[in-house]
Order: sequence, then structure tokens, then C-alpha cells
Amino acid sequence: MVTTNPLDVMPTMSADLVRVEGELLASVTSQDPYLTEIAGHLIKAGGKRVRPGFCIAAAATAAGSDGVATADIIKAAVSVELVHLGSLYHDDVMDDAITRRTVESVNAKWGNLKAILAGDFLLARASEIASSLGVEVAGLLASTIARLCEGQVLELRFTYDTARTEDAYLRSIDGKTAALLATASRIGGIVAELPSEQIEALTTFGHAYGMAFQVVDDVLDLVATEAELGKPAGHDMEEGVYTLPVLRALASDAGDELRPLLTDHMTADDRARAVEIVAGGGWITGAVEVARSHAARAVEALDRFPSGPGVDGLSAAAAHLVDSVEAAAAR
Ligand code: GRG
Repeated sequence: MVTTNPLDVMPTMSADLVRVEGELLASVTSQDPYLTEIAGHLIKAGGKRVRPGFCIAAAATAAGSDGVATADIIKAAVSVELVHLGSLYHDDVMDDAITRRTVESVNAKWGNLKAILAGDFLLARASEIASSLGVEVAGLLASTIARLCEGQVLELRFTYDTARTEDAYLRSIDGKTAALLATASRIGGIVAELPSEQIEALTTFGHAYGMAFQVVDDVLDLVATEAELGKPAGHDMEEGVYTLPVLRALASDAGDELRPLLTDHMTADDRARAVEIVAGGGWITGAVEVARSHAARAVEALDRFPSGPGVDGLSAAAAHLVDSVEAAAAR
């Protein structure tokens, strides 16, 4: 199925995202130009801006909305992207990552200590902006940062553990990824002062989309090309992060051949063979099915609301997500 690009459904989104870019860069200005440069590094590198996009689209689900974001919605969009950025700075330190968003990672360029501090600075700016939007938004963003930490700790606890359960995997991605996408949509609804039923539906949408998004990200790590990933397929296994298709392969008859390959000293040959085993046994298709069911749940959450730029944009984003992974998995 070929789905519509969400940006075509919400024509006002591109101009709103330009406003987000300007405010993102302004928000990380420090009295120290050196910190400004480090904090702006990954903003300038790009990124898909899914979280600000959700915040803006969620607000645009308001009855009669023309889709154009208010100044407060742009602030909300900036605050959720800053939290995402802060988590990327810290994540790259943990993984010793060399690249991010196609450029040199902050830790590779400036070292771990400055990457950690600049990540803290981004979170501080996010909190400052959120507090200007009211206590509810500030509290929600703070509890979401805690959820990200919980999800990440749950991942670390099972690194290189071939006995990691599917439930432990799902709880981890719920925290490290779905929580912020749920919050991005919810904050859009709160700031736009939508009815509470609609805010709950938007939260469910963002959460279900977030679960699908991480499963898709994990599938892509196994099926995308090295050129697309900027690293060889199977990198997560090399890092000891065993994701849904790998866990299902481990639980099957193929487990006996796969398990000995999954070590903290995996060679390039081990990695290639492990990818072959996981990709050859139908576990990719199974994981894509899981992503599809979360994406369907996301779309369903919005089906009580009349069609309009916001609802249509969010639904198109969910359909587009599954479409893109199906295309990659079918290659
Ligand atoms: C300090 C907030 C904070 C958290 C600490 C490091 C950590 C705990 C959590 C890691 C969270 C994390 C990096 C989850 C992965 C989420 C994910 C799928 C990132 C990629 O998102 P995209 O594809 O990236 O939207 P772009 O670059 O397009 O924005």
C-alpha cells in the first residue's frame, strides 16, 4: 500500500516546523558561546522532528482549526524536541556512538564530559520552556524524562542477556520511546485546551505510535542497508540489545544456532550470520505485524474525531510508518 506523506495532508506543518527550527536554536543560546555551539550541534544536523510535528498536529485536531500553530504550541513543540535531543546526547555517550543524524556525534567531537553537560543543558532549557506553559505541562515533561530513564535502565539491565523476555523488551520501549511520543501529542492537546476525552485519545495515539515506531526502528536495524543505517545491519545485536525479532528467533528452534553468536565479542562474520538467521525465519515479518497492530491501534484512537488537518496528519503518519518498514523488509 502506498500511503500519503503526512506533510501533504497538513500543508501548514512545513511553515510551523520552520518556526520550531528558529526557536530551537534560540532556546539553546547560552552566555557561553562554546556551550551554545555544542548544544546546537544536533539541532543543526537535522532530524525528522516527529515529536514537534505530533505536538502541532495534536493541537490542530481542535474543532475548526486551520492547522496553524499558536506561539504556545510552537514552544511546546520545542520543549519536547529538546527532551528528545537531551536523551540523544546521553544515549550516544552510553553507546560510544560515532555518528548521529549523519554527522559526528557530540561525544565523538567534544568528549563524553561535555556531551553529558550539554545534554543536561538541553533538558534544563526544555524544563524552562515547559514551565512557561503551566504546571501541568512542566510536571508531565518531568515525569516523561523519568520514564525515559526507566526505559533505558530496563534496556541496560538486559544487555547481552539472551534470556531477555519479550515483556521486558516491550516495557523498555514503552519507557524509552513511546512515553515521549505520547507526551508530545498530549501536550499539544493540553496547550490547545482540547476536551479531556480528546486529550486522552491523543495520548493513546502517541503511545501506540511510539510502540510501533521503536519496533520499526529495531526491524530496520536488521534489514536496512549499511548506507541507510550508517552502520552495518545487526548493530543492536553487537551492542547486546536483543530486540523483538531476535528474541523470537532465540525462543525458536533457531535459538541453538543463534545464541552462541550473541556475545560481547561478536565478529563481523558472527553478526552477518546472526542477521541471516533472524531475517530468514519469518521473525521480521512477525515484528512488522506487531508494529502494524500498534499503528492500527493508534489510528483507531482518533476515529471518533472528525476528519481535519490534525487528525488526518496523525493518521497518515501512522500509516506511513508501517508502509516504510514493509518496503524495507520486502527487499
Ligand atoms: C536524559 C531524557 C534523558 C534520558 C536519559 C539516554 C536515555 C535516558 C534514554 C534513551 C532514549 C532514546 C535515545 C530512545 C530511542 C528513541 C529513538 C527511536 C530515537 C530516534 O528517534 P528519531 O528516529 O530520530 O525520531 P531523529 O534524529 O529523526 O529525531
